[in-house]
Amino acid sequence: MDKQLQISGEPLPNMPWEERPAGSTAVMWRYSANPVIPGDLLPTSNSIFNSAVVPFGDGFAGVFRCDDTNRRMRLHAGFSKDGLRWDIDPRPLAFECEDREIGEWVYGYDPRVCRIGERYYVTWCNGYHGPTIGVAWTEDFRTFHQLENAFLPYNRNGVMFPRKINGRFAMLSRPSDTGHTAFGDIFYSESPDLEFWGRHRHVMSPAPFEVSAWQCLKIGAGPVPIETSEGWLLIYHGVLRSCNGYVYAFGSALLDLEEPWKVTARSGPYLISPRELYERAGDVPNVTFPCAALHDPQTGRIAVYYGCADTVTGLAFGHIPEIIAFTKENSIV
Ligand code: BMA
Repeated sequence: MDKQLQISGEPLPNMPWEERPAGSTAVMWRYSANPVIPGDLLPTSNSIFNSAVVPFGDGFAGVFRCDDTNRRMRLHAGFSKDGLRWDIDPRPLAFECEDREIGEWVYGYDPRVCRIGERYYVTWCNGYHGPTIGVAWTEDFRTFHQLENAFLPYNRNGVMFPRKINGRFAMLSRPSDTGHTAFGDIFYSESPDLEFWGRHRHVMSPAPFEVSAWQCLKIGAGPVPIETSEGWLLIYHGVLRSCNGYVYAFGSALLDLEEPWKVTARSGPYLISPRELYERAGDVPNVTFPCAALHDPQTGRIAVYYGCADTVTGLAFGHIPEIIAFTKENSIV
């Protein structure tokens, strides 16, 4: 590993890991036992995908998108010793909220979880007169305290940064519309108190299709950004519109540490795009949608959890220094 590169975060020697397969030159490679979480893990789950995991205690915890057999979009909490075999609570997660109007559950999907201090902040796509960004915190993954929605509808892909920036909480999001939004740029916002969000800044737009077609229709932040001496490493999804529908792939970008709306590098080629059968076939074909990453600063290892075809959850591995080098060498900025 490049000795110059500094990567923030707690040591995580027990994170899930597999070496790059012999003969492969891929920057990221898939877990050989994918899908790591099957869609029918719960008796009532139709699909489990686009989910968020974090280190917790001597293992891992997470908030999972479980669509049930009524095809309702629900969030469930879960725990794991190894990050591979998950014990997901069959009961949907219930938020405690002081304001009944905000706390009334309509639907929720695509959670992210971000640790700041002793609290784990959950952001998700929350139904409130259309999709917007719900915010809650927990310390134990058993009791969840819901706060105000961060933005007006319509918005998706709210992802917090793991520390305050310029003294304020910070979040990426993607303003959108009521449906299967056919556009979308990533924006940055700050909050002094997790209630009032402002100082909105534009981060990046879809790429021109002739430059990088996998991200030419819309883009959205994926896992919580990872702080490095080269900037914030952001894994994000991008969408291509084909004659048969949308194709979701993911790539990487580097954002300025103190002004994260400034993009210093952005990958033209994708890291992962639907290739395996479980990514190409499912309730929504051709989707790889990352929502979480575990990393170990000492080895530079990263494991990305991503939804596959809106049906199951996959895991992909890589080395952060290699992903950063790939992002810079293939940058379209
Ligand atoms: C997006 C979100 C994701 C989903 C993707 C593909 O708009 O709804 O939850 O994975 O579409 O269907």
